[in-house]
Amino acid sequence: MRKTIVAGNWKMNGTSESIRALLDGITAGVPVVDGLVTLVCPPAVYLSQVKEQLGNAAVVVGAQNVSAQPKGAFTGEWSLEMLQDLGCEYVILGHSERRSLFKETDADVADKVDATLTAGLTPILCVGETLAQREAGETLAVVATQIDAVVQRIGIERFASVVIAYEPVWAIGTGLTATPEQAQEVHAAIRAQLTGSGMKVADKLSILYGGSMNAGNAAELLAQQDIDGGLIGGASLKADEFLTICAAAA
Ligand code: 3PY
Repeated sequence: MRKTIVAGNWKMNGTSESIRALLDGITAGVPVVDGLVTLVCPPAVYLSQVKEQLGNAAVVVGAQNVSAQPKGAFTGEWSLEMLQDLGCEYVILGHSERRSLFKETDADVADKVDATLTAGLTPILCVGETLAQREAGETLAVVATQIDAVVQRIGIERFASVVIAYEPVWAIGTGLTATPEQAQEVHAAIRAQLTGSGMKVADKLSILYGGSMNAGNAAELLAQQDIDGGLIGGASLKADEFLTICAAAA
């Protein structure tokens, strides 16, 4: 059975006070269901606060990024050892905002996935096409290239411990969402690609959909055969809406 994951990507939002209130709201209603992982990924400076507040609640914590370097003179960065120290279990990597605004390449993302697996945390590898690429009919090729860069680096066997998030760039922060059929087509293609690359357990891999998933569209997206959860942006900043998505996934 595949793990279903509902992950809140809080991006660069919140204060200690608003985060406390948001987390109170989430923990008050989070469904506790076998096979469902509820994950929150706050800004790194609030990871300790969130971890401490969560206590034994059925919510796990992840980071939105990490350095591939173990330690040293890398001003402004944080390491996997630090994330381990804080009790983080997941790391979002290669989000399109990291790729476009911070110029992270496929090779950078592959380095980070490699380091994250070595540290025993679970990478959530984000892939997705721009609007121009979709309109040019390049969606599946773009996503396949982004995935292949990581497979080539870490090997297909280690890829079994990766979670993928398909996030069409044109659906991020725009309010546009892929239709369930568009998303399903890409998710199924990813699974087929990995099987073709020699992965024996591609049917066990969790592939999340991201890109303006919200309380109104989650149920339909999550009902698709190859959609195993969501990476949620804006809708994860409202406890009620995030819980509605969790309930749809449960
Ligand atoms: C969005 O839904 O906008 C996201 O970027 C989720 O990561």
